[in-house]
Amino acid sequence: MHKLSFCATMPSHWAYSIQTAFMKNKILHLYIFLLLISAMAIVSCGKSSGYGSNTTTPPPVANAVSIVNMSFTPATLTVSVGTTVTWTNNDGMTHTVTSDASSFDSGDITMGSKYSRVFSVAGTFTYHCTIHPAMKGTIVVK
Ligand SMILES: [Cu+2]
Repeated sequence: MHKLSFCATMPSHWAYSIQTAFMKNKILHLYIFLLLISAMAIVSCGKSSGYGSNTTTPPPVANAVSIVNMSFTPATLTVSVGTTVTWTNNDGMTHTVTSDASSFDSGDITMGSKYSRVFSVAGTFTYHCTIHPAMKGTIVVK
């Protein structure tokens, strides 16, 4: 009696496990499919951001003056009309960017700070540091 009922339940048990295996397989296939799609998405994103960074790679900064070792580097910077020139104080002390003709004055630029100015008129603009008058620089606007 017991043996018979055991034999009778076997096929349905197998069927159940086969069905479960199929379902698991389907889920596995779906999972792999989704993984592939996300992998493709990641690859295409990586490509597009790669292209993006290629097109947006900034040219060497031609409108920046570094203040370091008590000097303006480059001492003479040539820019086109409308350029914003940025001075960065990379020195260990406070400096100023002050026009010799008093047309602009940064005030104190502390260590690590920046000062920016738009040069919208062509000309040659000489400047100095009021704290260290030996520090001189020139902006040529063309
Ligand atoms: Cu100075």
